[in-house]
Amino acid sequence: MHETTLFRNSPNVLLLSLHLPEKSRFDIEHSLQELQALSYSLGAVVCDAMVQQRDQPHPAFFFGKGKLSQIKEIIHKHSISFLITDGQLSPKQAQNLEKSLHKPVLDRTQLILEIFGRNARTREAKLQIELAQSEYLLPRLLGMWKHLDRERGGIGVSRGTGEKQIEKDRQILRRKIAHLKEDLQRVDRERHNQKKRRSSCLQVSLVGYTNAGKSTIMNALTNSDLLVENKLFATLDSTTRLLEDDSRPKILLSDTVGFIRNLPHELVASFHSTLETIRDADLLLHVVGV
Ligand SMILES: Nc1nc2c(ncn2[C@@H]2O[C@H](COP(=O)(O)OP(=O)(O)OP(=O)(O)O)[C@@H](O)[C@H]2O)c(=O)[nH]1
Ligand SMILES: [Mg+2]
Repeated sequence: MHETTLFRNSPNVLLLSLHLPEKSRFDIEHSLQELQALSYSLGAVVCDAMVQQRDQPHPAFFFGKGKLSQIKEIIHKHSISFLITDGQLSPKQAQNLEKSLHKPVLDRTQLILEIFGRNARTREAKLQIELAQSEYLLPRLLGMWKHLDRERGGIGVSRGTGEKQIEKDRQILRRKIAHLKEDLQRVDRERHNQKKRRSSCLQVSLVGYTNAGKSTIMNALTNSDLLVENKLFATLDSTTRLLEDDSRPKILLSDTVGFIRNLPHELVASFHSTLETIRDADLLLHVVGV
């Protein structure tokens, strides 16, 4: 995905949010705080945040046209490198915003996919994030190639090159998605075998918001050395360890991937085998940071 290079050299970013009637002020502010924490996790510097109240997103630009000129002023004032919207943008809205503001625009889903992509270490996590990224990209290929047809059409070259290329790219991506799903099914089968072996044990899962301290507790209770970091989504895999040798039944403790609001549905679907650890647990221990 193209945004990887965007986060080099601590870029200045502007956060944007729409306040729709069904959301409370608290929801909007809390969600913006999360977006800020997600941005910091990637090394960005959040210079400002703007919220616009609307009855519904503008179909073409997400924000109203009046707001766009205010956004341009802030881009200039803070030398903003790119913008991040809290809501999910349609491919069309993202394209129009970028064209109007002359800056790259990412949405919350892309930010979370980027963090997951960077933090994936095991084969399973890498496969899962690659699947989520590919599923996200598939409906967005159209926008990426449309400009090619427009530009070439404008200078008299035959139209349709872009459309043919989109179809080719879509086929490649669909094949990749099918292969990733097959690979993940194999991982699933291994997990099911493990599950049978563990069925006589009491299974306890540490669950909770990302960065709440789950891995810290896991390390303390099982004398482990799992990665602990003051960043969102440091843990993407479930790790299971025996709690005490001599307890009966034996107790297995699992560290798991954390929660956040509005987790992209592509991620929830592709991380289903990791999330199974939580579903199969006999007891959930909810870790809450204070
Ligand atoms: N002050 C304080 N900090 C803590 C405590 N527990 C953990 N931390 C810190 O909080 C940060 C996150 O801790 P982790 O254990 O990595 O949290 P996590 O829930 O596993 O986070 P993810 O895997 O990223 O979802 C780290 O910087 C920890 O040092 C605590 O009880 N008090
Ligand atoms: Mg963790």
